[in-house]
Amino acid sequence: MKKTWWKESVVYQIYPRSFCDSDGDGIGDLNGIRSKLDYLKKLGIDVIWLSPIYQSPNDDNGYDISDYEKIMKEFGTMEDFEALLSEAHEKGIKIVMDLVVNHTSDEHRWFIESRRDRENEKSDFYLWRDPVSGHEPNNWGSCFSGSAWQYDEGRGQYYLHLFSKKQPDLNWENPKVRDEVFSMMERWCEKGIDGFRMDVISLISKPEGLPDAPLRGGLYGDPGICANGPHVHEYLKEMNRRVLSRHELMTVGETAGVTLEEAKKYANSDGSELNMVFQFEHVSLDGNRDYGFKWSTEKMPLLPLKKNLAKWQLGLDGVAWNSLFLCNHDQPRIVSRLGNDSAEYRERSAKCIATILHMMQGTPYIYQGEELAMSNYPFKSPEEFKDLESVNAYSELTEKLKLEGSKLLPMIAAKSRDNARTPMQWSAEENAGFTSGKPWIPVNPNYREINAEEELSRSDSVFYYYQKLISLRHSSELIVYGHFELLLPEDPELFVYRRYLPDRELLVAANFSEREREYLPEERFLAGELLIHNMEGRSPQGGRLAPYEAYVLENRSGVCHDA
Ligand code: TEU
Repeated sequence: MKKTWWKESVVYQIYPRSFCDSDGDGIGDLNGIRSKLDYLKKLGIDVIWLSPIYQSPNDDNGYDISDYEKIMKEFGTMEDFEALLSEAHEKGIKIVMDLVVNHTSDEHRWFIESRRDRENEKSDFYLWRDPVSGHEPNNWGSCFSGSAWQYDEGRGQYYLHLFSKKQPDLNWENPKVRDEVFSMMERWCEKGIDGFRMDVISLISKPEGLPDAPLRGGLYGDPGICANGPHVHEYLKEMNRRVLSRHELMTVGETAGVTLEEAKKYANSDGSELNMVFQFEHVSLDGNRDYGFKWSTEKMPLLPLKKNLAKWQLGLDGVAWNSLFLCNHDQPRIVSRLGNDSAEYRERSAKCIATILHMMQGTPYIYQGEELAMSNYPFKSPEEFKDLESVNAYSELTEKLKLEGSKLLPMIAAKSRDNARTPMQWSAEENAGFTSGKPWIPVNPNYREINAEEELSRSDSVFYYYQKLISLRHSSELIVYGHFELLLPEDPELFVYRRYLPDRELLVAANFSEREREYLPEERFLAGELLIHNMEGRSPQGGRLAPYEAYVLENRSGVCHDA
C-alpha cells in the first residue's frame, strides 16, 4: 500500500463559531484559533479541518456561503486567516478548508442574479423548475424539514434546496458552474492551504429527470435519492484533473449516502478522485425505528457498530482509504451516545471509545472537545435549540406527525447538532474561558468539571490519553497500515480486534458494558508489550475486563499468524 502523509496524520476538526472568541463578541474567531495552536501542538495533531469561515448570513452557521473568497466578518479578516495559516505551518500543522459547493447561500451574487429572470448569465446556475399542476416539481423533502422546493415569485418557478431554503443547490450539469467552483478552489490552493473537506459532495449530481423519491417519515420523498448520482464521479475526476492533482493536498468527501462500493470509487487509491470519504452508516445505527428519521433516545448499539466498522476496514483495505470518526459538528457527543457520561464512567468510557477508533486503519478525526470527553447538553425546552435542523424538526414533527412535545423533546435533545456546538470548555472561568462576552449559545453547565485547563493539570486525563494514542500512531506502521481482523464477532459487549503485518500484530480489547467480563488474550499477546491501557492497577493477565476497560497489546516476537 502506498505510504503518504495524509494516511499517517491525525485531523482535528474546529467549528470556529464555538472554539475560541478573541474579541468578546461571544462568537469564536480566527485569532481565537491562533491563540490555541500550542494546545493543538501539545495534543499532537497534524491537520486542522476548519468548518466554513467564508462570508455567510449564518442560516446554517456558515454552510450557506454568500462569498467563497471573503472571510465571515464575525470570524475576522483575510489577514487574520493568512496569519493563522502561516503560524500553523510554522508549527507543522496543516490546514484543510471546508468546501461547500453543493449549494450556496441565497445571498450569493450568483443566486441574486439567477433569480432575476430566466435569461441572465447565471439563470442556469441553480435547479429551477416550473410548477407541476400548480405544485412542487416532485415530492422531495429538505434535510431540514419541509419541501426541498421553494417557489420564487420573480421567476415564477421553484428552486431546489436539499437543505434550508437559504441554501439553493447549484446546477453541476452546467459547465460554467464547474468553471467557477474550480477556479475558486485554485485560488484557495494558491494561498497555500493543505486540502479540502467537501460538504455533501455525493449529492452534487442529481438523478436524471428529478423523479419522486420513496417517502421518509411519511412526509416527503427522501432527498437521499440524490446520493451518488449519475455524473458525480465524472465531476470529481474533472475537479481532480483541473485542481486537486496540481497541488499536494489532503481531500475528504463528506459523502452522505455512500456505500462501500461507491467509496471504492470516491477514494480509489489510483488518486483519480479523493483521498478518503466520511461514511455515515455507523452514525445512523441509533436512528428512530418507528419514524425512519434520526431523532431517538436510542444509544449507539455496539454489535452493529463493530460489524459496520469491520465491514469498512476489510472492504477498503488495499483498495481505498478509511476516515475514522465518531464525532463532528453534526453529531451528538459520542461519550453520551455510545459511552456513559456519568461521573463514574465518563472518562473511562471516553478513553475506551477513543482506543477502538484510533487503533484502526484510516485517518482519525478528533472533533473539538472530544479529547476532553465533553458530553451532551442538558436541553430542557425546545426554545433552547439554536440549530435550524432541530428547530425545524421540532415544529414539523409536532404539527404534522402530532408527536407530543414530552416525547419528542428527549429524542431531539439526544441527537441535536447543538450538542456538538456548545462552546469549547477551556477552563472553569466564566463561560468556560470561551468568551469574555455573552456566548452565542449557552456553555454546558458542566464546564467547571470538564475543561482543558483541568485536564492539562492531570496526567491521567482524557486529553493525555488522546495525546498518547496520537503518539502511538505516529510511531507505528502497524497501526497505520496493518490489516484488520474482528475477533469475537458476535459478542454484543466486547469489541476485540487484531491488526497485523507479516511480522507484527497488535490486539485491541474493549468492554462496552457496565459489567465485568471474562477475557484472556492469547499468550503471544500477553507476552508482548502493553501499549496503552485506560485503567491503572489492572492487568490483561487478570483475564477480566472491567466496565469500559480497554487496552492494546503488541506481539513483537516476530511470530504471528495471518487471519
Ligand atoms: O451535512 C450533511 C448532512 O447530511 C447533514 O444533514 C448531516 O448528516 C445531518 O445534519 C446529521 O443529522 C453537511 C454539513 O456537515 C452540515 O453541517 C450542513 O448543515 C449540511 O451539510 C448542509 O451544508
